[in-house]
Amino acid sequence: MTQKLKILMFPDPKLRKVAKKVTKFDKSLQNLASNMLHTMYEENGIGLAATQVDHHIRLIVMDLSEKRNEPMFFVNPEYKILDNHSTCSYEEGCLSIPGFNEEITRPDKIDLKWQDLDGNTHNDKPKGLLTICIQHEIDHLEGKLMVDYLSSLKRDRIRKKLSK
Ligand code: GNR
Ligand code: NI
Repeated sequence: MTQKLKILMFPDPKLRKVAKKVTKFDKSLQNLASNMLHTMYEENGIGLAATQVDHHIRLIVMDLSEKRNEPMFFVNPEYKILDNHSTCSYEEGCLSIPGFNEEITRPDKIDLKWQDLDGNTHNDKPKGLLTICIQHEIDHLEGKLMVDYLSSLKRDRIRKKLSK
C-alpha cells in the first residue's frame, strides 16, 4: 500500500540534518522510494530527497518527463564538478519552500555516480535539468537548501513569510 508522506517545511531544523549512506538494499528501502515517488507526483514536484520526508538516508527520487511516467531513483549519489567556470542559472522551486521561485546558479558540467535500488553502481555525465535537479536534491541530503544561495536578507524574508 502506497502512502503519501508529510513534507517538512523550511525553516524546520530537521531539514538541516545530514543524511546517512544507504547500506541495506532491502524491501524497506523500496517501500520508502515508492512512497516518496507517490508523494512527489501528488505534490507535482520533479524531485524529492528523503530528508524532506524526515528520513535521513541518501535516497532521491525524480521524474523529469512530461508524462510523469519515467521515475528515477538515486541511492548514495555523488558528483564531481568537471569545470568550475561553466555554470547555468535556472529558476528553482522547492516543495519545502512553497511559493518561492528563485534563480540559482550552479555548475553545469558534473560527473555523477550513484547506486540503484538493488545496489548496482552507475556513472553518467548528466545533461539539462537533471544536472540542476540532482544538485538541488544532493544539497537536501547535506542539509542544504536553495535559500542558502540567496542573501541573508532574502532568506530571512522567506523564513518570516513561511513561519506565519
Ligand atoms: O519540484 C521541484 N522543481 C524544481 C525546479 C527547479 C529546480 C529544482 C527543483 S526540485 C523541486 C522539488 C524539490 O523540492 N525537490 O527537493
Ligand atoms: Ni527541494
